Amino acid sequence: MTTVTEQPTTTLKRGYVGQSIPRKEDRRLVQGLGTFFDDVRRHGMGYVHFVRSPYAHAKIVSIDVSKALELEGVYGTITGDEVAIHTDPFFEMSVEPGGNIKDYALAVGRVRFMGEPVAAVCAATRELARDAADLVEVDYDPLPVLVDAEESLKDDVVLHDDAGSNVVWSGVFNWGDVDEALAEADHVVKIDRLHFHRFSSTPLECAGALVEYDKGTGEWTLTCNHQMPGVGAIWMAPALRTGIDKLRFVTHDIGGGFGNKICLHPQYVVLCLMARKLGRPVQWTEWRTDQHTANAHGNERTFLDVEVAVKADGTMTGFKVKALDDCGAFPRYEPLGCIIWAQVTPGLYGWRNIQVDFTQVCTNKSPVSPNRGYSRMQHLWLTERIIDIVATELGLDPVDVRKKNYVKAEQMPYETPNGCFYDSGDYAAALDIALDLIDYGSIEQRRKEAASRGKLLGFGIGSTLDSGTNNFGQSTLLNPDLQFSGNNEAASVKLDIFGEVVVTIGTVPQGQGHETTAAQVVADILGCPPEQVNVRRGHDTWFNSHAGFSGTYASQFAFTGLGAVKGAAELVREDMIQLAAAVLQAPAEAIELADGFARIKDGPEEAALPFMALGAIVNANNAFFPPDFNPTLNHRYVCRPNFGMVDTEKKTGQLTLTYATQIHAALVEIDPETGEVEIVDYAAVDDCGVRINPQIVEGQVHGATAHAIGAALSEEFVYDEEGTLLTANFYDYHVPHAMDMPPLKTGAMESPSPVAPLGAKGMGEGGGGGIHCIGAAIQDALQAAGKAIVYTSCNPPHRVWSMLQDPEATRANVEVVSK
Ligand code: MCN
Repeated sequence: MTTVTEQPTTTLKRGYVGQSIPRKEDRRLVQGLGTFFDDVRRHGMGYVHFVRSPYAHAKIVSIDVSKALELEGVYGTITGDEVAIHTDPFFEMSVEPGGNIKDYALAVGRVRFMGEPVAAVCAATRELARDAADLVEVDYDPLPVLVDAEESLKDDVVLHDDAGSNVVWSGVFNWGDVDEALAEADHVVKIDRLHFHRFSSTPLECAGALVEYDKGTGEWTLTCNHQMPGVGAIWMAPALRTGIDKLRFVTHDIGGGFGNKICLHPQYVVLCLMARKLGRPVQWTEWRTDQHTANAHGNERTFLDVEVAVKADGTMTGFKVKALDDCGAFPRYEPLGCIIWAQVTPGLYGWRNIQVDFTQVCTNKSPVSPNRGYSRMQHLWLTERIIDIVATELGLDPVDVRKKNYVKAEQMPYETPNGCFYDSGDYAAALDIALDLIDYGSIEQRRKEAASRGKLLGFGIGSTLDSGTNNFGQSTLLNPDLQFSGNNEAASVKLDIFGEVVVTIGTVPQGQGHETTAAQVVADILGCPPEQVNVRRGHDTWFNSHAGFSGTYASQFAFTGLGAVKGAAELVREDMIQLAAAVLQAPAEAIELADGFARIKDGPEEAALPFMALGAIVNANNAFFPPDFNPTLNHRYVCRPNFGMVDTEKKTGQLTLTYATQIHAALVEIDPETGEVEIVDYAAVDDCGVRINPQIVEGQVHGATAHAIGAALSEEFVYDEEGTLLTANFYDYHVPHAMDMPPLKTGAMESPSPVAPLGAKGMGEGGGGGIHCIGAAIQDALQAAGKAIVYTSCNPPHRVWSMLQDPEATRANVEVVSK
């Protein structure tokens, strides 16, 4: 086995890469033959149900589990008191005050959000466990509730006494000289408040795990759907006071993750304790309502006191903003979101002077976690909102003003004010494709036609910069004491005794098609069809190739995942060539690998060895090799991207490596009587460099668009003033169905990345662009009813209706100071 580190190399000669070959995983999935964690059963296993708080904030006076234990078939319980004895609080990333927060696997002494687990019950069936949980008596003493981030800032009520403040983290990021830019501007546009709402992805498969404890070795096996086991183990092992290798994570198929399956460590720790306490395997499958109330929401963010510097010709030179982020009751993966947005600091635009004063606070709501487009989506929405508000206020054309301010193709690679490099792209050309798809020239005529039917028509544009890969060094911008920098990913490739190519990957796919695209890359390198490449399903931390933060997140498979696969396949290829050269007695340069054979180029037909012969020689017939000749046909490769160190003084650095673009454009029609919004035309254009599998890329664009439509028009976690979640299930939280989807027009460009091993940029998190373009289209349609500024990212019919009734009451306050 060989371990090598990665520096960017050249792109691959395309063969299978670039083709939309059918996904290898689909046959089993569409036939219902996939294996999910919930399909796995063990003898004598028990089922766990969590007792959850009905209060958003309360002291736990007492917990009485006796009645639950009396029920026949109940195996046992765990409460917060036991958790406090047997575990330590989870590691916190923040400096003080947030760093002092004590976060345990179950509530200890106090609950801080509705749905927070306070105890767990294990029983012979899932239903029995739920019934028994109802018999657990918890006496609560309610406390004042904080559901508003600005109220939390006042610290009148403090959620975590150890922290002494509700502020998790705060800091000012200053790049360029924004005050000078504002002083020199011809117009300063001021916006008092914009709000990016709270929503989340809702994977088809809820979270869960089957946990077994081996008393003899002290090891736990978690058959689960965690999407980032590397980081899960790093959180769990110290809390459980054990070593990381004592936690074995096994995944099979996973029904979607989208970030929600990164922060499962609290529930998993309880399962580990329960399995050890009861001496039996235990299983937990999250109920849908629990997923809504207490799994993980996306970050809610309010943008205050925005000021934008604009030149007379419409060039924007800078902006400043106060960003107030609400991370819910516990930081968990936070405060990483306080810096992840900086991967896309200027958005698609060329402004060089930016100041972001960022504060994150706790509230009595569900904790957040990474959610598709994590933290960048909110920031990109802000940049797009600024562009449209400035255009509206100064009477500029939203297309022209974008093209004027976009970073230009000839500026690539473009260094952002905070030291990131946009690797390639042509945003104006992508916008033109979107405009063509939507027949931009006909909009005024369509507007009239809609008006003749009593409808208001509006047009909007949005964009996403999908920053692929993740430099964990960015965490040092939040806490310089953290010992993180860079990132890596591993894969292994071997040629087995019967000539089968076997690949294991470090990532944990949840629907992204890693088996297919990995097979395409390996097939091209080894010269065989993708059907001959067996990419093992799922992930087992004991047996798969595995790096520190292995997992599927940050749209990085295209770079680091496939980079590792490519590296390992190239090492195997080298072995195969050396071996064939020795056997066929030809120079290595004369050997080619093609069609499943190693053969002498232009040589006779018999001068060819099938892969099976090579595999058999190395694995079963190798005694004749000279001592210094040892082709193993079995290699591991670690892809380590070249991030460089982050400068914690200047707050600059390469926080990520590739930048895929999506430009979305939408036409909506609004019924002024009801506020109903219908998307009547929609285009999404993607540029993610070399597309390994165009159909998979297209699928990601469709998925991201569906996410965006849901977020823009209906999906919102709404809390009342007592902290009760009002949208706790699919009755109240509407996720778009196939029938809600507009006919989607897609377009693509390919600007290969000069830094990625295959020229391919990660692109799995493209939803943000759609959220903005729908909001902008609504605003455009509402112009006729008064100059409404869409100040929030979610615009369900009742809100649109309010904007129509009273445009002044619902608009953001905007002031233009012109010199
Ligand atoms: N791909 C390609 N050519 C490119 C870029 C990507 O063919 N130029 C392919 C890749 O090989 C991979 C897929 O597209 O098969 C997505 O690749 P990438 O953008 O690298 O993202 P990851 O595979 O690392 O997946 C993570 C990303 C994230 S962060 C979220 S959130 C998300 C997303 O993927 N969650 C998803 N898409 C999802 N899709 C499904 N079905 N389920 C989820 O949970």
